[in-house]
Amino acid sequence: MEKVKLLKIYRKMLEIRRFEEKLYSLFLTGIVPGTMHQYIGQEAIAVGVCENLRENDYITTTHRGHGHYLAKGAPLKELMAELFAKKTGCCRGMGGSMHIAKLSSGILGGGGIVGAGIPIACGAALSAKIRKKGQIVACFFGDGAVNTGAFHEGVNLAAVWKLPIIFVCENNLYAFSTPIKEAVAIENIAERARGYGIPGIAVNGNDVLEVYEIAYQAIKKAREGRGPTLIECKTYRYKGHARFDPGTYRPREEVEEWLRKDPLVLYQRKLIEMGIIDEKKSEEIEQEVRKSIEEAIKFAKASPEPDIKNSLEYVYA
Ligand SMILES: Cc1ncc(C[n+]2csc(CCOP(=O)(O)OP(=O)(O)O)c2C)c(N)n1
Ligand SMILES: [Mg+2]
Repeated sequence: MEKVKLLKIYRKMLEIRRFEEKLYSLFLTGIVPGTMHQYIGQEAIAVGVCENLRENDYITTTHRGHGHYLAKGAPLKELMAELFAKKTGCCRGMGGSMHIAKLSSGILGGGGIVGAGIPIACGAALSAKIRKKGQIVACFFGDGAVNTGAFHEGVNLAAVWKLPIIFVCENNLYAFSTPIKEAVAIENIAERARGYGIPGIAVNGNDVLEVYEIAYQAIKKAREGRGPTLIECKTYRYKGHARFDPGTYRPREEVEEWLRKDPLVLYQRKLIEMGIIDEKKSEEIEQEVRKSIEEAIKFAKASPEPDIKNSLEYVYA
């Protein structure tokens, strides 16, 4: 992989990490309304997959969608403004953290209903197939979604119709406080793919280059009309489920073990070993990222509130 690309991946992962950290501190000051589900610890997945996508490809995301939005290349400022519930936000301040969408960047949206993005992604993939524009869909969901009817129906339909889609299951070992072992009796969720007649691959979701490589192959296959793939990315969320959850149901040793496998730290270490970055370069990127986040905060703070009079304007019913 070219140096520019390796650096771009690093910058994007760092941007997501710093964005989520900053957002949390802002949330504590009361300036950010509602709640939020942080993506910290899972950055390698969104970035590894989305680095393979074109601007007009689609993604669907979940309640934990800030990372996917940024990885797909949508404007940071508009995400920040959305979280501040401002009119300049990507959903005009009316969606908030759990309903991030940006159609011009191919982001069809997230949502609070677990698994609900899967049939939507299949619909978009069917549309892409009919319109023959070579677009594909990356459908992100958590381990909690794999026992919903939407998962079974969606994956089956995509397999039968050979839709241009990749299913990306981010298995962070918990659905809220339920450990995966209490919800799924097989070792790898990826094994389920066999039951639908499509390939299923389990990858280390904390290794961005591994995710990138597997996603590359699956996306190529989908684009060539050879049908979907299920990719299970093994990972861990470093924070509680949402801002009200301290996550104390997880054994301390388990949390510590995963913290040692921090995707950002591991990737940074790899880039240093490869001679791609040194301390100076990584500090430079750090400063750039922090600056862009500060600018986004300024933009969000200075933006107007949505007008209550327009609150029904974007309701399709
Ligand atoms: C259909 C449905 N069932 C239950 C819930 C309540 N709920 C919200 S998030 C969540 C856990 C989701 O876990 P997972 O899919 O693994 O995603 P993660 O939070 O780990 O990223 C649950 C059960 C819901 N929102 N929708
Ligand atoms: Mg989960």
